[in-house]
Amino acid sequence: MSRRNKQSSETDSAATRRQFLKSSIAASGALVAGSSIAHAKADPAIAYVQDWTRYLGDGVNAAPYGKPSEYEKQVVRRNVEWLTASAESSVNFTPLHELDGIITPNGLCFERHHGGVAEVEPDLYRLMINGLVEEPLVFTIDDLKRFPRKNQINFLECAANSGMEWRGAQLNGCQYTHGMVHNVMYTGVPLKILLDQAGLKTNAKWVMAEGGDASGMNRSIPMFKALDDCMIAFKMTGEALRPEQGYPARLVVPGWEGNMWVKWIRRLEVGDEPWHAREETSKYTDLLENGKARRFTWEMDCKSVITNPSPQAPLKHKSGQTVITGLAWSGRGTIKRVDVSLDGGRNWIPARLDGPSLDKSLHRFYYDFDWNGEPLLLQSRAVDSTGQIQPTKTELRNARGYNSIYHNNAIQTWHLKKTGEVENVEVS
Ligand SMILES: Nc1nc2c(c(=O)[nH]1)N[C@H]1C(S)=C(S)[C@@H](COP(=O)(O)O)O[C@H]1N2
Ligand SMILES: [Mo]
Repeated sequence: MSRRNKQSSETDSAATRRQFLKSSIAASGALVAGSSIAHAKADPAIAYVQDWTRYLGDGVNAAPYGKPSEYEKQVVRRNVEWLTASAESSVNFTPLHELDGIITPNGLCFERHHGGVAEVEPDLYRLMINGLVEEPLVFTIDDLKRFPRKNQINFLECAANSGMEWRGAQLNGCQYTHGMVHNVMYTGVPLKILLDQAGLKTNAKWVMAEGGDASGMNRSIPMFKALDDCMIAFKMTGEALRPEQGYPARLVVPGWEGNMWVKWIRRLEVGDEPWHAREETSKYTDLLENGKARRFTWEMDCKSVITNPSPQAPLKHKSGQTVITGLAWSGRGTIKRVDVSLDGGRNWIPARLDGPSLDKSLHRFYYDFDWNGEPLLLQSRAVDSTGQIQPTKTELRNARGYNSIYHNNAIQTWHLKKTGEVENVEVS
């Protein structure tokens, strides 16, 4: 008999056991010195013979495509109601507070669509290169897979990430304040190889990348970037791109704003000047105090955020041994250092970077400390390999005013309360 069938007849004894467990933990109070971990004798749960040890589990192939544990149902992308004009032109957010390491699982990568998810049939997919080339070409997916491939791990951050926080602390959770970022391994063909195949004319200075979805989204990419590290990717973290992420192929523009990473890419037109598309004029430009707008702000600036604890991930213990962790990234290179502050930016302590330190990728940091149980103002501040230091909100506003949405890389403050709860606040 499987565990599931057996469960109903066991409900009573399970409930009694849980009752006992609760009271014995409350009564024990026997802690290992220096931490708040129970003494081995104080937690009877270790001695229980659980159902999963008594009955056979599901056999192989119960889920031909594996899924997370049923106890992880809260680990999902979420949207913000008032940011959603229509589901087709909307955004949802990566649950950063539920993740660790640096790779975003494919099913949790935030989505941003201007015209919904295109359902592209791979056999009917085509990518054209035209314009200032010797020979205009059309590639099928199978054609693309005949060129030398490359793997690289890169973050993709929407330029609007943290945009809602520009004028003040607003959304309670790093999923909402910072969740328009994901980090996966892309497999694809360097754009240079495909452009060389078509043969660039001497006046070829720009490439216009155009999507095959209903929004036909397009952006101008300067040739130096196109020939440097861009690629047409067809795999993310080993498997085919998800439909939401541009199946069967998307443009990868490492370190640059997400809007340029055209999904369902169908055309690359080579030209001698930029196209001044909607997405680089009325959108994705930054209005300054003097009425002028910054344009072509491609690179994503040095940034970091504490993912735990955070408003959606409060601390469950009241004091003692505690892990603070978060993510740091820069569109200009690697992360050289992350500092953490417990007092709203007065004092800074170096955090520990752990895991691979890759170019234009998320980095993971930890700060392990003994929490005295008092309220704290938690902040993280990243420094990248070019020496750029993540600014405070005041510094950002002094430089760029109050009208912007895009490219907010300011330091985030979390107010950790005595209860372990966390709130999004601003300090000056
Ligand atoms: N064709 C097409 N490409 C697109 C978009 C789109 O709507 N259509 N959205 C862009 C924006 S604004 C961002 S931030 C990223 C989001 O990528 P993701 O959905 O994989 O997170 O894709 C970009 N590429
Ligand atoms: Mo975006």
